[in-house]
Amino acid sequence: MPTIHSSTPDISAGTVPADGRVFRSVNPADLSDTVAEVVLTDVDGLLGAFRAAKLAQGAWAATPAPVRGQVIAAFGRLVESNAERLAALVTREVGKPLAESRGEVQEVIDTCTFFAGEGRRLYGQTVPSEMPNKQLFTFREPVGVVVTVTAGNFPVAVPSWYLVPALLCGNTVVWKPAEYSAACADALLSLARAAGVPAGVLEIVHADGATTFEALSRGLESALVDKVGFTGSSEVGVRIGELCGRHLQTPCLELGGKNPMIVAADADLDLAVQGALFSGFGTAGQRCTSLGTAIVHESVHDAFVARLGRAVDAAIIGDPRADVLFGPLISEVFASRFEDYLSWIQPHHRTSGSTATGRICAENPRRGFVGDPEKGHYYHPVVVTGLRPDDELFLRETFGPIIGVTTYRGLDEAIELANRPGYGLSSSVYTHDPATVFGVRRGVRAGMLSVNNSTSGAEAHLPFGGNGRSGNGSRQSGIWVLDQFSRWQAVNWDYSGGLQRAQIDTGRV
Ligand code: UN1
Repeated sequence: MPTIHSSTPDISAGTVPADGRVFRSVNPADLSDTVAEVVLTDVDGLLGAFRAAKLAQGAWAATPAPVRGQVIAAFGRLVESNAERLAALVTREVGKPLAESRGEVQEVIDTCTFFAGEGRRLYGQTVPSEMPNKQLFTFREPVGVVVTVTAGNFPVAVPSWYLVPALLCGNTVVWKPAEYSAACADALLSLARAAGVPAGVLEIVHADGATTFEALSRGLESALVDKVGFTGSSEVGVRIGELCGRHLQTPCLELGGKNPMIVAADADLDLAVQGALFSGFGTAGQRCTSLGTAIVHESVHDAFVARLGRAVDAAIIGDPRADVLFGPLISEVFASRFEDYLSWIQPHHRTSGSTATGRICAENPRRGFVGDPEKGHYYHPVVVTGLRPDDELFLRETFGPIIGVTTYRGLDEAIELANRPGYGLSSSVYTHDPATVFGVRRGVRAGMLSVNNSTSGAEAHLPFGGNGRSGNGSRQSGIWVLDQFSRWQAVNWDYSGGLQRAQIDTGRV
């Protein structure tokens, strides 16, 4: 079992200190298996990493973009040749089924493939001038030092959305991964180093939330930090937004979601049930894109709920190394939060799929469970029907295997219900009617809409991001993310030999 230190040499001592600064990253499917011991650093350690990144930034920015792209390509190839090992580590450290972990690693490779080519395309523009013998240009310039703080539910794919484009654009990056996915982060850093990403250009720091917040505050104050990227809860996102705003910075925020699925009267119900099962229970419901509430037309509600109940009962869950719908919750913290969500279930609700709503334990084993339920943070899948628009379960994000169901009559009502929680990340609609599709597309606040597909599982080259409580409108993935990690510089070049005054000397005034 490795002991993991932050990557900047001056951050941590070579031995594990005896105080409380060591975090144990544990396999959530087998709590006796310690995956790594993580030495947490302090505020000075983080500031040291920011300084190292600042020092390294000039040389990295001076490296030609196609060469930076080649480094990204080499990184992608190394991730590919280590894919199976990395996927196994993702499963071991955060408990997602192996098939999903393989998909997550594939998302890293896809991100590298996309941005490696972008190194040869980091286009600026030539723009006509209003005056003769003068030419206008635009150039992309790196932002500087990017600090990114990521969650553990996607321990390699989501970080790659920050690291890869930020590095490609000529920034240096300090990455603060979730403590409970530290071994995955460390594995990714080793591959980046082997691909030729130098020390200082990418550093990892392991720290708790309070330390990170304090260091970000001081780093922004002293102009060591030029951009913050954050994936996590809306509450923390608001605090980061406030902090960055004081320094006139716009962070890249990817926050929570209460992602609706509208099931219209004409929907293919079997397809909708499959979609609900994957988006509600894939990754044990711990994606920011996981299904929150199914908003079902009243004429098909009973049929939908009956089919969903049967599908949930037939699902196999348990040991994530097996072929299961979902494994354990990521960590003790996620498990205890899930207990809170379960307490939001009200007497007027009905639960279906599984009548038991609590933790799976040996005395109450569930049909279709693989492995030993006592060994990890395992929970039953829960479907709650009869949600009302003012229920906590309807309004608030639940990070875990729980789906809510409610009904609607007219499309306007469905859209109002979809938007009511105030999030706006992902959404889906099941219908064959173009008017319904476009009505929902126009009305829904979400940054992403799937038609006849799951709320989760976005592809790596479309803009990913949300509005409202899901983010500040920033987008990740694809070419759109380049605007997060570079700034436009406008150049006007006058070779006329005289002073040509814009607006004034153009013969119009
Ligand atoms: C997240 O949960 O933070 O679209 C990201 C999806 C994945 C990414 C989820 N590609 O579900």
